[in-house]
Amino acid sequence: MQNMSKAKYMVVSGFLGAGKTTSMLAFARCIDSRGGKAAILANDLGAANIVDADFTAESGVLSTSIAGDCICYQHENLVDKLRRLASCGAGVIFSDIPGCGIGALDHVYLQLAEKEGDEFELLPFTCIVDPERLKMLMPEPEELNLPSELRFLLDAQMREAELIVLNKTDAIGPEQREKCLGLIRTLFPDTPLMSMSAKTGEGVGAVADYILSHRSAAEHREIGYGSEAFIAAESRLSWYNRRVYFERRDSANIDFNAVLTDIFEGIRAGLKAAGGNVPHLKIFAAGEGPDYFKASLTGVDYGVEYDRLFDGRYTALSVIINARAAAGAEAMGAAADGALDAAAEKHGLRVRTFFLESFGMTEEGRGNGGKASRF
Ligand SMILES: Nc1nc2c(ncn2[C@@H]2O[C@H](COP(=O)(O)OP(=O)(O)OP(=O)(O)O)[C@@H](O)[C@H]2O)c(=O)[nH]1
Ligand SMILES: [Mg+2]
Repeated sequence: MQNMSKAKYMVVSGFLGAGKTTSMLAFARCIDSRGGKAAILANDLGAANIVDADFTAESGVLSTSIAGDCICYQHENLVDKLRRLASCGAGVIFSDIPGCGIGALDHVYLQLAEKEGDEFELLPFTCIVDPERLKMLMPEPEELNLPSELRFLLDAQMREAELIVLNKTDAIGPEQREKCLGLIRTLFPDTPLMSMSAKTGEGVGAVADYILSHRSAAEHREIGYGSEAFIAAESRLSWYNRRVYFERRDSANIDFNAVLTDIFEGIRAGLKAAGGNVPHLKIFAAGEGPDYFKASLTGVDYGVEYDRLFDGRYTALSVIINARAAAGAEAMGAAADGALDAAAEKHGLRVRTFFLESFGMTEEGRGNGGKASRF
């Protein structure tokens, strides 16, 4: 009886924009639809105004968030949040890891096993893989307009995983799916491999069945955490989180879908001109009642993917912009400034910034805990 009430916990890893948040939502909805209760703990390095946290909160799935740093480095906080979700009835809790997306097997699973004993049942440590990013590791790598150092991350993410899930199968044909599965099998022949589309739900039930019926071995795996290659990859990434308030100068209600689309396009153009890229740029804005906007760009060479567009027209809105860029923090900031100025001018808007943080992943000063000291 004791065993039945123990909360299950699973960490989802994967490359920026691979579909971790969408997958956690798909798993949680699948479990909820079967009469269980799942929860999501959305994690990010940024201090606040995190698109994934707000988007997850809109989903109707039980959720909470941990901001400010990776769950790898705030164990007590993580355990506290897990206990709270469990006390709200969550039988299965999912969380993702932000940033480079590696290291949580040691820093989360092994620590939970060591410090909390068997309080939580640890489900397989699962890596979500985007077929498009897999091109980085193909024998004849395609030019993906991403720094080559980032290949290390994708490889390490799959190396660390106890289950690899090829996601976004709706976006590829059967031939491409086989090519992707074949490559993963060749690289990681001992790791269980499945495929699904978190977006359409195809294959999600089978993955949910697998993870719920297996347990993590919670054993260290050598993935080169902290190595030179790791630091080289990390140093190519920057984070940008901003919350702006737009207000139409003449108080007219306008179509903010067009405004936010222009911001995506402006940032795309600015980064392209600067020779940078953005593995994941996300925008979220809540309208009235259940109305909201959420969209993603997973690189300057792809189209904007809309998870949801506004139904209503508005005269003023608060908008969250999150970018995980393969560009310097200054270039990313300049691209966003340019895009916001142009959109404000075109749509007759006043713009106020209420929150802004921008940092290179390896920049000195990022981890100073808010103190004004040099370190
Ligand atoms: N076509 C398709 N798109 C998907 C699928 N899963 C996720 N996406 C889209 O891919 C984009 C990124 O998805 P997220 O779930 O936000 O990715 P993530 O890994 O959580 O991103 P970060 O947290 O920023 O690293 C969004 O536009 C999703 O709608 C899928 O199965 N098929
Ligand atoms: Mg996410």
